[in-house]
Amino acid sequence: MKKIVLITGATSGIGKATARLLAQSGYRLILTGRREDRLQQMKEEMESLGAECRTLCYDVRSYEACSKALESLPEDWQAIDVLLNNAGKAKGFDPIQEGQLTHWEEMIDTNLKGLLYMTRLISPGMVERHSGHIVNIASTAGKEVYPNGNVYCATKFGVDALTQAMRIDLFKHNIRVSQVAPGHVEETEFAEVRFDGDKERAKIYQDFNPLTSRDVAETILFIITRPPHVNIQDVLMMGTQQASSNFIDRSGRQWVD
Ligand code: NDP
Ligand code: 8X3
Repeated sequence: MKKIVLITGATSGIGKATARLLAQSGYRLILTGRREDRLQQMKEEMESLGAECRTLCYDVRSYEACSKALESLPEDWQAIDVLLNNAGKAKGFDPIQEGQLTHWEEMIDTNLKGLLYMTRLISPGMVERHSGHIVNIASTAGKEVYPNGNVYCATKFGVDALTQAMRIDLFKHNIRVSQVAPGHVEETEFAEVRFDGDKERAKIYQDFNPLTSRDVAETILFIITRPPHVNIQDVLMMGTQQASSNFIDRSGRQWVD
């Protein structure tokens, strides 16, 4: 029986790249996000790759919306094997004394509460079946703070804590919990979202080689294809030209396609 993977935030970036890779790797996919048109395009693409796919269009910030979306799944799609908690974002890049409350709320509600709602709804079924795997997308921003990163970093430190907490609560139920903590990742809308659609400001990857969304997707595939006795708990990964949140060699791209 093919495994069912639910990916939050599959309409772009890391979630989209992971959906593509998993579709080619024999999984049944539930793809979620708020942009219905993108979800429909993704469904068609997944099916053209030979994967069964369902889509759920909702906002992870609403527990009720998460719950209704999952309830709408047909019986044979209810037993989710892998939950990829990926939906998330940074909003703004201001020092703490100038931060916008709407930005803070959007990050906290999406990156922490959305992840918690999805986990709370899906983990009981995993416990009942004594089987499952939860993979959280954290960040280098959850390992080390950087100037003006304040609330985004706090949410990702929170994800890091939740991964550890989920692991110790769930291991006795045979549920695996993993996390990938990437540095800068291109082929995503991350920077555009952070800077409210300002394409010029969002050009933050031009002078070094960051990771690509495919690099992160490959790591996720590696994690979920380990044999059942192996739990990869935490993968911290960055482009070779990035040594930490605060040390990036911006002297130019070392590798040009
Ligand atoms: P993108 O902006 O490309 O993708 C974000 C995804 O999250 C989209 O599919 C978006 O879909 C979804 N999303 C955002 N808000 C909501 C919401 N309220 N409800 C449902 N879905 C939502 O960025 P990335 O692919 O880069 O981001 C994915 C994860 O990776 C995030 O958790 C981010 O923090 C993390 N990350 C990113 C890094 C980077 O440099 N890019 C580095 C380290 C971690 P839609 O808009 O359709 O709802
Ligand atoms: C995204 C990486 O450094 O922009 O999580 O916070 S960073």
